[in-house]
Amino acid sequence: MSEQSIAAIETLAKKLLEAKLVGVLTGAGVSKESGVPTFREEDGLWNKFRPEELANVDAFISNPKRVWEWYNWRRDLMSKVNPNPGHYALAELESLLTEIVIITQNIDNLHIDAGNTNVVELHGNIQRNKCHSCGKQVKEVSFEQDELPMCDCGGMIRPDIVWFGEMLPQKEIEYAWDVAQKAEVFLSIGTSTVVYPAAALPFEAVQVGAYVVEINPEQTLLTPVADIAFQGPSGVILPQIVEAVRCLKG
Ligand code: BJW
Ligand code: ZN
Repeated sequence: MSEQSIAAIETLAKKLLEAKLVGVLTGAGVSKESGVPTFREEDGLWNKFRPEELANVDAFISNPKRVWEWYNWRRDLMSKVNPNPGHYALAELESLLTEIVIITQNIDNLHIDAGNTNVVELHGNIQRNKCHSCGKQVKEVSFEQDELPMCDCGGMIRPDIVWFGEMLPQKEIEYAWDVAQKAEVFLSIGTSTVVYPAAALPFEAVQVGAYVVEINPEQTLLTPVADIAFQGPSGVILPQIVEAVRCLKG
């Protein structure tokens, strides 16, 4: 690691320990080292599948079987993966800092599996299902003889995730916005920051004067306005940050 990076990590560790509230926005890149594909990279999911055919309500209404097949494949993949050193580092930060809130766009449950207790899921969770008509949560879904799962009300059961054109859960986005406005330090990790309204959170943190840090191997629109941008994988950078916080705390 360069001397510049070591100095940047030490500065950040100090700011993290001084902060009363730390906000963290995570995206698909955080789970890449666990084996979950990202969306927009060259080897990302949407180079193989067209989002407009799968991740929106119209697609589900017109071809629910196709959408379910895609989500069953991803649910199966996500049921087999484990948190990586980046997730565990964020979980350890929770025990070292005054308050940390993980705001995630990911639907894979890996922050909770790693041990973070204050996790805001903006785009839902692939482990849950709900009725598309009445909204009732449904635990197990079965596909009897190729028939699609249906609710008692006659509505179609779907994964409890947020598709394009749908509103984010109100309580979660309000809380996330509040954190972006109040946190003294805000980290944006493994997200391309292009999908709104989640993408607006780190920019709001910049606006209100938080110390904003990005961790991503690639540049994003946030990079030029962040106070520090660590260009590397979160599974490598985050453990180094936690190590520095641990040393400083003593
Ligand atoms: C690493 C790494 C490593 C690699 N370590 N990093 C304002 C302007 C324009 C459009 C809109 C707007 N407001 C709303 C919209 C419309 C739309 C939107 O934002 N579109 C944009 C694409 C322009 N937003 C919506 O529709 C949202 N709803 C909404 O706003 O409702 C109100 C409304 C309705 C109608 C009209 C207007 C307003 C809903 C958004 C729901 C997003 N859903 C998805 C799919 C979920 C289901 C599923 O998974 O199947 O959520 S889209 C997809 O993108 C998924 C992700 O959570 C989300 C964000 O992606 P993310 O996490 O950033 O992944 P990538 O792949 O883009 O980036 C990965 C990054 O990791 C890269 O940068 C890598 O470099 C990095 N990386 N390895 C760290 N090891
Ligand atoms: Zn129903």
